[in-house]
Amino acid sequence: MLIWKLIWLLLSVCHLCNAFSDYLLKKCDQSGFCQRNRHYASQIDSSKSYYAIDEGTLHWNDTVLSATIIKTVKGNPIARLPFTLTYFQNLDSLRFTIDEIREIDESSFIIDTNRYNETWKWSFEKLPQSDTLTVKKIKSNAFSWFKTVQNIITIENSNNDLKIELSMDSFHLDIYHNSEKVISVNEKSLLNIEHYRTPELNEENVNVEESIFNMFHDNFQYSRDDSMPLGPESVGLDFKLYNFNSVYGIPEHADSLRLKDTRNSDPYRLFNVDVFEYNINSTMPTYGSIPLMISTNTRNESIGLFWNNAADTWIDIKYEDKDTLTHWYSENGIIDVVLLFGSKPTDIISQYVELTGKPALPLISSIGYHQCRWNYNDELDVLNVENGLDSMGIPFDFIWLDLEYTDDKKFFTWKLDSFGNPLRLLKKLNQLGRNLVVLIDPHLKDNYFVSDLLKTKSVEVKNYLNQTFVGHCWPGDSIWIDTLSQFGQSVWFELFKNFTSSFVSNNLFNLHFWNDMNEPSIFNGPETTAPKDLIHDGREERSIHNLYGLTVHEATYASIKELYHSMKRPFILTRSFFAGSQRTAATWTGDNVASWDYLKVSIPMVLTNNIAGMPFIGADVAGFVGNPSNELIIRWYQAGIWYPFFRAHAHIDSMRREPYLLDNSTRNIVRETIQLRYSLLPTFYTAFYESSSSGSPIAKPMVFQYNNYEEFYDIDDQFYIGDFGLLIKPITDEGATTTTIYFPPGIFYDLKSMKSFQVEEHAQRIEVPAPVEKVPAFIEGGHIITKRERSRRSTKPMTNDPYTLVIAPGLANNAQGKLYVDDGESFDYQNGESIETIFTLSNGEVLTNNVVHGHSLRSETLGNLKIEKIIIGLTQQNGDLLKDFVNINSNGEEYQIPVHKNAEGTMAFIKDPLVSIDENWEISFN
Ligand code: NBV
Repeated sequence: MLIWKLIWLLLSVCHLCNAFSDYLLKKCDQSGFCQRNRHYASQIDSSKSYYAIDEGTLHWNDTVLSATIIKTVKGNPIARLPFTLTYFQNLDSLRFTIDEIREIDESSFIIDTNRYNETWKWSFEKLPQSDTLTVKKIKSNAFSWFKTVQNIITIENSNNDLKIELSMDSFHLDIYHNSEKVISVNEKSLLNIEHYRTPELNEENVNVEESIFNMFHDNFQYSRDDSMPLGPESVGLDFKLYNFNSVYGIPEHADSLRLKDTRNSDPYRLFNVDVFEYNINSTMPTYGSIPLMISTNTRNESIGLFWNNAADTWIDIKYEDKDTLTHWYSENGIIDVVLLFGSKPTDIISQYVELTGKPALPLISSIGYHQCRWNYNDELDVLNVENGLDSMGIPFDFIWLDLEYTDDKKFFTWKLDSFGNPLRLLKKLNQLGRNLVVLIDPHLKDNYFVSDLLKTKSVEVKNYLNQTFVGHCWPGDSIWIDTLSQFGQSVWFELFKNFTSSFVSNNLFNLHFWNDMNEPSIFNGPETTAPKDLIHDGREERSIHNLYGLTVHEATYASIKELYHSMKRPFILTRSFFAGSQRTAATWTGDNVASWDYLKVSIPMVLTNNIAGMPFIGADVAGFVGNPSNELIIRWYQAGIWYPFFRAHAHIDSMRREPYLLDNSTRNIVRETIQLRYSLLPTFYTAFYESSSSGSPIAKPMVFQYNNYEEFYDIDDQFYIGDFGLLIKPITDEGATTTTIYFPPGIFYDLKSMKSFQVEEHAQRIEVPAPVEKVPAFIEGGHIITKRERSRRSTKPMTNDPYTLVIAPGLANNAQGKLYVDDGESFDYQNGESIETIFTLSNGEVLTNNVVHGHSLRSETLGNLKIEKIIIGLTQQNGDLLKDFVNINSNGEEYQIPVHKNAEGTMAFIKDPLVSIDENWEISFN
């Protein structure tokens, strides 16, 4: 007991150490299966293979090819490994799986002894339709004189744009897309399926290239007790990517956007863990895992590799001249890989979200500003912060309650001496147009009504003996909800039902939820998390570890959606995530530090999640741990307004720093910065909408916009917002007053002044001013963005405000922009209650509005649809074209409106053009 108190104390004062305690996590050479797979990779001769397809088992019907792979050890066939291959129609993607047939006497096991092959049930939204395959067998005797082609079969999809050559003798796949060889699977013979064997018979089950390190026990200091009931079970495989020499993705790591060669470091690790003050520029794991890697090249080819496995996973990357070699290995489960093909890197994301689910369209209020702190202490404190922000004209939409609102850290309770009347608080906040988020974690203090219920219903996570697992977390002795089980999910629902019933019966739907610590974080667990032999619904933690957090936040989302009668979209923040989490939750980059380096790394972290189909992410502004300087606060807000999820948060030991408490000049800059985010909400919300239909990134890396410029492949300190041509470069260096930005050719307008400049021919670095009050932000010529310029206290009153269009003409005086509008909070948009419209400027002569989707009823909830102002960026090319009046043709009426220009000559305005976004109209400029 004392020892856990001590650890707790250490954890709570750890901010003084200001670094992650490295010794808590395994390095590759301390992890049995990591060491073994790397060792195998260093020993195996790539021309050799212990895996071959048993020809007699080869079988195909229309859409599935299946066969059994035989693994041999020391010349003996030792394991049978079922292989399947399918091609997903419409997704241009190929899936293959490799499982193992195990003949184990189950009676001596508590767990299911088969390899876990249901990760896809969590990560895929649904199983897509498979395409017809044409399989041709190249007869062995016909080519017997030429051994290398002796046993190859070719598989083609119905479009004939994908061809696979499967070598039967060595299990090797060569994949051709549009006749180009793009990927080889098992090219280096790193396929390694550690089949089931007992310790006694281990020797005859390993090949000479294998290491036997930690096969049946774990000697890492914190995981020695792992019972490892099934011994070594890892799966590994290599993929060679031809003509691709930059790879991206596999969040979450605090590292660069372009993944690094790992020859001289540990591999990238995907293992959800609580990493307070994580190391930066590191391949160490963090809170979430999305095993999706994307690559692109200047030939406009892109590929994706989705390693659909939720066990502890490591990935090695080797850049070799023009190609890239990647080696993936997971502790157990099956090999389940989806390879995606396309031309633009964004094609890959859209296919991936077609498979794993589209990002949820959030509440518009939840893309406003969130004010959080560990902790607001009581009801009065919450209302004071509300009032402090309001009285200083700082817009916000959400205020948060962290851990300390609970009674003694018991979730689903309120600390009654501080929050005596939660209903009153919710009502008050509702009247003020604010939302409240409260923390509900999956660890539940042992011995109170909630944990008692879990135990009675037997929906708590069990230890390897199938007894209640009790671990240490914030409340002391705790147990964990098993949301892998359907029954566990229904008990979770009951808990939320009771917790929210008084609010729901008062029609209050402004309470939202935050699932923290759901990796899960366990203070006395190995590597700060769950022992791998815990049992969830009959399955080992080892097999499902990286998706546990997803089961928790999905159960939370489903509960709230149902309890709120689908009246309002639930807002759920989760710390842990997996492929598919985007369907129901937002996330953030966890416990960062208030320092310039963490501000800097937050950008590639946010970008990486954005390209991995999980765009609703941000980092704690202005750093969770520590006390940022005023300059850092300003620069962090200036970066934070571009994070899709924009929340200020601070550690319990840090000083209060809500924007209204800042000194005058700092506060003024911060207020203006937050106001800028609010003014751009129509554009942000449209970007979220686009993302919810195609997965397109909201914060988009340069290379994902322009894969034709090699210069952008390494750039991760500047980015675009959606497809709006908004190019941003947050300042992340102390004392900086200028910065250089890499621009593609074109014309660019300063977002604020509309001053423009031209970039000729190639991508170029240009120095731009960045005094402390300015965040460098530009609109690329060719785009039209939409704003709401009146500054309000939150999103709700903005609904009544008219829109402003900002036109940034391209070199030929053309521009286009999209706007999506709905009520911002209900699910009515799914029944068509929305507006989608496209503004087009043609040759600088005519501006048109073309409503591509109009709502069925003129619903008041869509708010004010009028345009109050049109701003046009002036350039040398278009300045003279503009006359003093424009002719407007709207609703069958024609009229003239004057054009004004600003004194600097950077922009022209048309005020009150008497047009709205839901009607087609035309404005002629000459
Ligand atoms: O609930 C307290 C914190 C929370 O503020 C933070 O955002 C989470 O990442 N939580 C972690 C638990 C402990 C942090 C030391």
